[in-house]
Amino acid sequence: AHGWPELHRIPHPPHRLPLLGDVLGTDRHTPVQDSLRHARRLGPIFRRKVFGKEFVFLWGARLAADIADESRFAKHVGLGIANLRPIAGDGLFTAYNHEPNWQLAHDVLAPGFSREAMAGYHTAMLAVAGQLTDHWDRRLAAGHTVDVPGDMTRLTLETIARTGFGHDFGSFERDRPHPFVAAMVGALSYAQRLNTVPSPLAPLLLRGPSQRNAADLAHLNRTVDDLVRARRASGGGDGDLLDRMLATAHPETGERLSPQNVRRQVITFLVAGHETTSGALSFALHYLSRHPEVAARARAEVDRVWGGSPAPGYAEVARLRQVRRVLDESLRLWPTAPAFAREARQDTVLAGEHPMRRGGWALVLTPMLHRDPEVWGADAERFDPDRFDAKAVRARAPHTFKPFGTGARACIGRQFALHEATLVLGLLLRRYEFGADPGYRLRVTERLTLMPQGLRLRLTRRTPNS
Ligand code: MNH
Repeated sequence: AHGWPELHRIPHPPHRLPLLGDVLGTDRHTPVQDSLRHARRLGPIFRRKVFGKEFVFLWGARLAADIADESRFAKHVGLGIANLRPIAGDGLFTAYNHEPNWQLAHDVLAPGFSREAMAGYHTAMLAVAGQLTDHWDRRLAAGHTVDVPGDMTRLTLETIARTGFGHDFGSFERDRPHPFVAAMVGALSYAQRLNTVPSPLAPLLLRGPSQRNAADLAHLNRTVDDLVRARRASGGGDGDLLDRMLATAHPETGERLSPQNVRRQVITFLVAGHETTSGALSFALHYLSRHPEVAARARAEVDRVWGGSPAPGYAEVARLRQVRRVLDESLRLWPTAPAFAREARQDTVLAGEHPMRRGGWALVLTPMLHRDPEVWGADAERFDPDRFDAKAVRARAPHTFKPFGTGARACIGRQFALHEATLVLGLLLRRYEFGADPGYRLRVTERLTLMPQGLRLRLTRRTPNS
């Protein structure tokens, strides 16, 4: 890492190999979990060298709070995210800070995430949740368990496709993931692999995968182009995200998104809009199944707040405080977008200790920030939603809970994700009891985002009429 004049003061793993770097005992499938292990040994700031590239990681609360200072630091679009540029180009997530299309798209699309807009998506979210419970009722009636990550991915993909783009992927009518999902998983896994292969060898090692990747990208583009063509032919939707992308001019400059940029934004939102929420819901269901007392409390709240009303209204969702705490606590332990990168806008000293030159950057390792014992206590590894009751939140230092990133480039879909996930958990708690498979041990898969691998639950139907 250039940009750290006193790099030698930052610890690294003890057995550093020439050429290869810090690869002993690492697994290219689990870079985040490997980094958590190193973090526990090396402390609040450390570095890892992988094939000649050095990465600085930090997670200590004081360092993370300082690097959140927007006047001295900004989002860094570096290696990890640059590998996504072939997929999402100058779309909102992967745009460089200086690219004019970031501000343009941000200003045009932000109203699509206002309260009013969210209230407008609520009915479609309910309809998709209904497809999930229909599917789960059928599984239950047949005596089967349910595939949690698979079904949460079906749910969240349908939700963003329908609310954002008026599109139906038919995920619940398919046994296997939609080809769009397969192409997306392929493209994300490939992008993650690019991080862990020495670049001179990449053409050799990745020839086969890179051909598959080209096919995956072509599939993503084709899906999106079909969707946009259909919308243009139909003459407009009901003011959803796609309408905003195609038809809304910037309120001040009057500028519009170019057709190529629209393609990038649609892919960005279809991917960013479902993958991470799917993981968050899956982890939450895992913890609910392992903590029946927490589930019972959340369920009692749903019964009390929603009563028997078959279709809770928009405003009824935010009233589920316990459910929301379960979600927050799941995102604390497993923030499904597990790191974000920050760079110095100018020469500066991080937290009064580490000089950085302009352009120097670091990865904030969110799952470790969320387990810093100085903030979360000696029992930081324990699942306890009470950490998010209002009093505890007020007492905590700022910038210690960052599942949605920070600053101007923080997640634009935060309210969308929280509304969708709280609604769905509420509906599922009201309808089912979740039985854990006693043999299941949490295993987390990584493909840039995190997911509880192979999680299955056995359901029992609660009140037959809700
Ligand atoms: Mn989301 C940025 C996490 C749901 C669309 N998102 C980010 C960032 C994090 C993040 C972290 C910042 C990344 C960085 O600094 O490099 N997002 C999440 C999580 C969930 C999530 C944990 C669900 C839980 N995100 C969503 C949803 C949408 C969405 C839902 C869309 C409907 N996110 C985005 C976009 C960006 C983003 C777009 C980029 C915003 C920007 O840079 O302007």
